[in-house]
Amino acid sequence: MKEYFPNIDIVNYEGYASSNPLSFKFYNSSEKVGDKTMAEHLRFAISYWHTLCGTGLDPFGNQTLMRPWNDVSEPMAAAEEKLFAAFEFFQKIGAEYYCFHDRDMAPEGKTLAESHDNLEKICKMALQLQKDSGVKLLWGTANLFSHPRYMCGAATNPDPKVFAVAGAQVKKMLEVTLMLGGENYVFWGGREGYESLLNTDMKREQEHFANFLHMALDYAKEIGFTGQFLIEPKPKEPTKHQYDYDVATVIGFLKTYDLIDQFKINIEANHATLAGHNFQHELALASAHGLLGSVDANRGDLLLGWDTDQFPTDIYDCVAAMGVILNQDGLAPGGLNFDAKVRRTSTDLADLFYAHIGGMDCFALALKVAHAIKTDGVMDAHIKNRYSRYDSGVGAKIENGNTSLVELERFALANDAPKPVSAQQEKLENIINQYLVKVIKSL
Ligand code: XLS
Ligand code: CA
Ligand code: CA
Repeated sequence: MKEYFPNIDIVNYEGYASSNPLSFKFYNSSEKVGDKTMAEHLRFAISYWHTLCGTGLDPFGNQTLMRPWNDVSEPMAAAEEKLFAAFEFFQKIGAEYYCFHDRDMAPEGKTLAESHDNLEKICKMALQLQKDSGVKLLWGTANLFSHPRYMCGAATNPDPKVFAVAGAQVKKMLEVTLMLGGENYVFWGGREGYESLLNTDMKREQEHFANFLHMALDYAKEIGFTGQFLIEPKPKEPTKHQYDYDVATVIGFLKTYDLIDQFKINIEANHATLAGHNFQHELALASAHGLLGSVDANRGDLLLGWDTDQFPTDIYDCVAAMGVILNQDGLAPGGLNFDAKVRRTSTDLADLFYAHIGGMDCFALALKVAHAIKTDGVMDAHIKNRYSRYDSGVGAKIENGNTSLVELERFALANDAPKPVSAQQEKLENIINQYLVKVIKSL
């Protein structure tokens, strides 16, 4: 087997003072933070599509990232080489998980049957490589957006023939995810939406999409796939409006179509900002509803405003994210998937390592800071205290649904007018910086 990264050894933890750019400064997989190791808390996964398939292509320019595993012209031979490169990368970077779409791993054939065969062949090889390396599959998904047949959607396509092909792709991908021991299965509907309402029956499209998800659940049950089903919101791009706009919209959709008990949500940082929210908002809302299942860890660029899928390096964002994750006692069976790509100007193979090291280090440091804040309980105490007036008296009656507008009017008339109580935002913001320094000084 050819070595694709011959100049790069397994990346080790060397601490923040190391001058070796190919070492972890903060991520020490076996180090305990509370009662779990960093690896158990963070459950890092590598995205096959960006790291192995990314070419640097953009709407204005051609390929800039020339990968040696793509130097093979026969598509199935190229898929095999890419697979070997993938597992070499996963092991050298020390990620326990990976995620992929069917078409990342194996090429589409001339017919659906040939596509199925291609996928099965490569996935059998992947299973062997998983066994040899110990690397596991976090989630599988079907690419229902690249092929021209999906230009008007997959499960929301006005043509049922397209719906059927999409169903066949998901059926096969569920079988393959089961074979590979995948812990989750993701639906991201990049083309499930519309470009114009002049030609769109929104209600019918949403009903079709819900039926599609129900069929997937039924089939998973039939074949014995017990992994977690996830839906990934994104407001737009490639489609102008996508039905799974954001967490709030997805909750409404899942409730309307009786899917709420079988699905959780996979939240991507860059999709949150595209929807006009921040990462923490989407995580906190999903978590509050018991629906935070997994995370696509990346970041956008607020000056560009599109889905740039950059590696996460913003410590404040990651501290906020880890705070929500720790509060719900982790993400398992979900994880932190780096749905992130190097810039098209980062053309070295080593850049793939620098990028992942940066993301893993950022989350490791954020884990420590968020854990220290949680252990001290200052933030939690502030929030608890802020709402404590609902613990008794009229507050408790409101909370339990035991009062009425008539009683509240009586209460309001009999009592003094409410006095302003400071929300102390700045004081809390300072605490984050204080803990950041505290943790850094303890390293
Ligand atoms: C694209 C999405 C996609 C999903 C998986 O923007 O993030 O990569 O995560 O289909
Ligand atoms: Ca994603
Ligand atoms: Ca994205």
